[in-house]
Amino acid sequence: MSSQPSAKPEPAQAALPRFDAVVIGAGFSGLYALYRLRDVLGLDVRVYEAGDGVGGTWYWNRYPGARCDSESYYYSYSFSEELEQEWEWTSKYPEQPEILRYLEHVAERFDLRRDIRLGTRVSSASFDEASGDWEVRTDGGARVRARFLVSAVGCLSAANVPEIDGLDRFGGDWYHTGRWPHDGVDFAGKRVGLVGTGSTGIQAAPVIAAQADRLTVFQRTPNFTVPARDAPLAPEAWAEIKSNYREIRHRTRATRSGFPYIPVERSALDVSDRERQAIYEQLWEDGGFKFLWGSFSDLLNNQQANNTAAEFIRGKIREIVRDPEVAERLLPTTHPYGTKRPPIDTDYYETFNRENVELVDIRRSPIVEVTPGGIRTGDAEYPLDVIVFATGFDAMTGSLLRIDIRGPRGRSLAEKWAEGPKTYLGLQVAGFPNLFTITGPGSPSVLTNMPVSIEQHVEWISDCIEHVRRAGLTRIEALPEAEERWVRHVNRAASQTLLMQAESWYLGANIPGKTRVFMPYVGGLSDYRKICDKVSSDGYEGFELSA
Ligand code: NA7
Repeated sequence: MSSQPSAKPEPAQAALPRFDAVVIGAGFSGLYALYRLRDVLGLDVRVYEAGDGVGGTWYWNRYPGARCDSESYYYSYSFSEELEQEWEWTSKYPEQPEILRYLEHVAERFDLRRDIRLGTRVSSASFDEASGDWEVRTDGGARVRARFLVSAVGCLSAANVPEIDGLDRFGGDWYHTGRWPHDGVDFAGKRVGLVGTGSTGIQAAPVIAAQADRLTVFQRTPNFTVPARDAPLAPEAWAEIKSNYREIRHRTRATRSGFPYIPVERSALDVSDRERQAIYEQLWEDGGFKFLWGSFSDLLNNQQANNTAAEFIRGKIREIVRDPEVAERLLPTTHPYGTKRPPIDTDYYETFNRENVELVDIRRSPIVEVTPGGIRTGDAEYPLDVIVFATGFDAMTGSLLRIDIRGPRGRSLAEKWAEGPKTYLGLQVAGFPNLFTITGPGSPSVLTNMPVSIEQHVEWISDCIEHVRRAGLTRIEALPEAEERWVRHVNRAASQTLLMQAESWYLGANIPGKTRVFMPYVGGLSDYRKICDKVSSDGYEGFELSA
């Protein structure tokens, strides 16, 4: 019998480096969480970030055409007036490199980098009952402990690469849009297949079509999209925005979805056909999310009202796309408008008028396999040099569940969420003390302009941590009954809308086998903020605080 070399004993928990808080992720959420916890509360904070740079979503999503769907002047931080006044966006909808530059600037300006460990993925986190600390491990084997653990992992970070037979034998190159190579992809002279027509595919298709020899778009579900109408931001426009920033921010916080549009109260059914058509035409010309959020108040909860918008967009598709058969294939019919995340585009439907672009309906004839030379559907084989998967993400839960998170008695978050995510306010999970989730499932998050939701969460979490510490306490945990109540409320809110009618990633329907639960809270950011504020002013009602 040979003797095994004895394993090096691991240091006891007490010997590990200790922080007041560990933050996972250095995107929009993680950067602000670090600033707030370190520079406002004075805590000792460590941030771990899997990417080799800061930026989160905007670090990873470098695919052609990647840009923000919210307008730059309000898709930004509001916490620093100096930052607001010194930064100028070049256009209405900034491209990914510019947003990344902005986040890098924020990291520099507030001296955040010194507390961020890049290229370091958190692999596990377990709560130690004896010390009341989280022990956090990284993929490089580092172990640290922290009183508070803050997840800033993002809602759309775990890439969904479909399992298609033969992908490993493909002779060309393939990419997922959320893991795009940093030095880009040269499409010149290439036959490119694009799988997926969500927001990403819709942004990428026109840009790839302009560069590639041929583009074949594999469409499973036709989508509704509205023109973005991007344009440069002139100095006068900037001067106006800057002088009104407080008022703009105030408005974003007061609306349901975090956009500074004046809320509309009218129903689509309360105006004449002519007036309705004129309103849609105007919004189509203006471009952007205003079509959904600034047209009528009932598009997401009244089928008849929704039909008017859906039919208007279908009319536009028929008008723009010259080949009537292609136009017909592009018509969205499986879900009401806005019930899947509504994309906005630059020349998406126009792209199908190009000679070098083909649209393949893979709902009618699904993809059977990837062959060494291309993609084979039930009907035909399409020869390809490059495949681009714009197939989305394991949204809202995927990035958190990739980490082995275990509460006091070793129960894992994956077990707890096996039937779908359960949280209290999208901020905490019963059974996982001192763990906070920024824009977690059960909060408005992806249904809103994200930076506004992120700031609200980070501020609520840091105020909560300060409260716990000031009171001389060490532990805060959501109560199971408060969590149950909130989960019921979130489900009820969703069931009163049309959002349950789409096979969307909001519901987890894009991931085979994922339990279907409507994950974001549809009650609106303004009311949600009031609920969170009331919970804290009532002494953190629904949470148990202890020492
Ligand atoms: P989305 O919105 O999830 O879109 C993914 C697209 O890929 C969508 O058209 C899917 O069709 C399609 N898809 C997904 N899996 C497959 C498989 N297995 N075969 C064929 N087609 C598939 O992701 P995006 O990246 O576009 O957008 C994500 C968010 O990022 C976006 O909403 C913004 O918030 C920013 P389906 O509709 O499921 O039939």
